[in-house]
Amino acid sequence: MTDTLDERIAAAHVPGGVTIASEPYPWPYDGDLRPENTALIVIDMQTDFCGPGGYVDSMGYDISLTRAPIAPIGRLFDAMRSKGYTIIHTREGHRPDLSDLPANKRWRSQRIGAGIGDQGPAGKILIRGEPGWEIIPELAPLAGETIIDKPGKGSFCATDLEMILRLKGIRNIVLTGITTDVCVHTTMREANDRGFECLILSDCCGATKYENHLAALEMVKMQGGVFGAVATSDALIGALG
Ligand code: C5J
Repeated sequence: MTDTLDERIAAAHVPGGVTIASEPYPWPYDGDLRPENTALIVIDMQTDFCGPGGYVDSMGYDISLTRAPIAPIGRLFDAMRSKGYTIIHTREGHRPDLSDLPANKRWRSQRIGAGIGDQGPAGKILIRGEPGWEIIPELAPLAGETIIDKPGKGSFCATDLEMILRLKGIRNIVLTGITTDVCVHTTMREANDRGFECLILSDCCGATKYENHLAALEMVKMQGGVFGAVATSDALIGALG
């Protein structure tokens, strides 16, 4: 009979369970890491965020920073797909009639010359169905993998992501994609608040400013892992065997 929360957590630790070398604690906290309960979420690896002529490029940022995670995510796909882990992709974008685009979001993007919904070199910026909105070919989803279309930064806001995760029995989430400080972080915070056990992979994310990437990773580690834990893809792949 266990009474306290500490005792229940200790009792829940899977004997011989798998954990990843991560900071600030070995993830997942209870060692219960299996393909049946763990999903990889790949956030917004779209031309608009890491391709020439896309939204990030149009704003004048260096897309080599947001392209850096492409190769590590590719290696992660090889490791996790072959073992049957759930892979979920997200795309940030708006309806062509802009009915889901808040006026402030449009205004802020227009004032820096990359208006959401306006014509750019990769089609209308951040609009569903346009070339720039597509996931880059290097990381294209396989048939059967879930794609979540989201109008905002967080992947849980105005989407069916939570329902899909719960119905699949997922409780561990591995977060990758772009950008570390915006959509990946917002999604990690949303997931953490919903009780999911989260891991962010430092080499599988990127931001438009390298300092922000580092700061976002640091924030996760505060307060004993306030949003979860941080590891490298090598650490995860190694632990998967
Ligand atoms: C942004 C994202 N930065 N995917 N979106 O607007 O991080």
